[in-house]
Amino acid sequence: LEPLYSFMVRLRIPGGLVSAQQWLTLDDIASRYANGTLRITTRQTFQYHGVLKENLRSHLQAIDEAMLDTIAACGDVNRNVICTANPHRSTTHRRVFELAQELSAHLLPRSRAYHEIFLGEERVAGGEEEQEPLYTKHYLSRKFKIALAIPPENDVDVFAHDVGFIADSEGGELRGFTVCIGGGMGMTHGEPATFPRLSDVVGYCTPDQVVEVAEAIMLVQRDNGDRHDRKHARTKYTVEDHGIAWFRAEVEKQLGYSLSEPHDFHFDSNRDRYGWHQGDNGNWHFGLFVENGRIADFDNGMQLLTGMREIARIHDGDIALTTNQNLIITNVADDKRDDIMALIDKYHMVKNVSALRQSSMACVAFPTCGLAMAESERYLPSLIDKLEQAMHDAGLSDDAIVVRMTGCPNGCARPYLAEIGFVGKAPGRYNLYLGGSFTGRRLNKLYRETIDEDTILEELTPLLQRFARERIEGESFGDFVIRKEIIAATTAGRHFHD
Ligand code: SRM
Ligand code: SF4
Repeated sequence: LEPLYSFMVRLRIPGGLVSAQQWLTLDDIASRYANGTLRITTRQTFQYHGVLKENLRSHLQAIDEAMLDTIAACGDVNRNVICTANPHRSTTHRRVFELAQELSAHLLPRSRAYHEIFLGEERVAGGEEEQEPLYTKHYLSRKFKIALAIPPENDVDVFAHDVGFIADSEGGELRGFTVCIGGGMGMTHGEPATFPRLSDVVGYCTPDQVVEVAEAIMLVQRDNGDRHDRKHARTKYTVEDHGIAWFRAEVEKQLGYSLSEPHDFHFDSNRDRYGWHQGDNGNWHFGLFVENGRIADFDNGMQLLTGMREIARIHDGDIALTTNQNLIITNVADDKRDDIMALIDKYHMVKNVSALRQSSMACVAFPTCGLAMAESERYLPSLIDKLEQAMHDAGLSDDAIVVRMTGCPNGCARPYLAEIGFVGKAPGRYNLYLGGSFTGRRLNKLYRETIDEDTILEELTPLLQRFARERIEGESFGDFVIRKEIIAATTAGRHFHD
């Protein structure tokens, strides 16, 4: 007799787009083989939880039938490629989305093991290295992540990844991308040699060069990443150890040409847009807030799972996932808007949600994450209730402040980029970080350590009141705490612990 093993299954959905038909299949899989919920992740895909070992193969086969897979969603490989959400918004969005898909396909491991083990494909013998021209025998030293952002939106937190591409477009023409290298979030409590880091802006490339530039960066990291210490194995540490000029030169050696100089860019937010907005083709898109990415039917009457199922049944467009764990019902024609809205209302999918809550996200943590030290997804909503009250009392009910929580320092909800970040240390105890920017351009810094909920509220309430009284026009909370010298600004990761 063996224990009742259960798995988390993560899909690869580069650019985060599924058709309404795929949505229905994924929903069906959730109730047949998992815990009856769908979980949108911070990398624009879905996770299933509670997949029993005996159901694993059937689960993956059902995913395959929906023309999707889970290949390289985990492991020391290039992970799900993310981009600014919703390709239907403009021609630039469409082109950037296509590049995310191209990147993902190009950097996929060639191994057929997935198909052989889970989908019943016949085994064909062959040398690993021949099969894996990019990963060769030993793959990468660690996971590798790519993001593409379309200014002014930095929904993907483009500086938080091993590689970032910032689109440069005008009038629907995509001219190129500013290239960034060496971002990452994960660290370990009490080990200052580990730290979150924002990537460096290194150059510029044309759209046609994106795939080869990403490949070159990955190969430089493959050959130089630390293979002795997994806590020091991400690209960000290779960049720190050798310097960004060295890294860029190595990439250019791989490419056989130089990157041109970076172009200017401007971001105004790393949040999502909610409600109806119109795309370039005249159709409409509805941004739906999904608290911490969990699609389920909740006790409070909000029926996200049933509501999305009913919407997918009548919707002839796609559904886009965002890297803030939300979704967008895309490409709705004028005459279909009322039908969609009627279902949103019927299933109470949009409760009166504050701007604070809409700017929050939490990682999964307990009960499924084996690395969690404290609650996150299950706790943040109730902490937000209390912070909402503090915001209301301070006269800040309509203000958005980016709040993120993780159950451990690995940083899965990119908490070190939040204006207010909570990182779990022990059950009921969090480190409180302040001072991230509203646009994802500055890290935050440790403000208080190992504090419980009462102390969190005691610390934040007076700061919010000061913010309400003393901020200057248009100033965000993250900028305010820096200007008032409540906390020092952190841009370089190596100064994160100073
Ligand atoms: Fe993560 C490990 C969940 C995005 C940094 N992450 C994990 C595991 C698989 C725990 C494990 O290794 O046993 C978590 C599964 C929890 C569960 O029960 O489902 C987990 N990570 C998540 C997700 C689901 C968080 C969410 O609530 O949405 C995100 C899934 C992404 C995806 O779809 O691919 C997720 N993880 C991230 C991000 C954010 C991002 O990619 O933009 C980060 C920080 C960025 C980065 O990589 O630097 C992140 N996850 C980590 C790390 C620390 C990596 C490091 O360099 O130190 C770990 C631990 C590890 O790899 O050893 C980790
Ligand atoms: Fe788990 Fe930590 Fe990631 Fe949260 S941040 S999902 S607790 S690994």
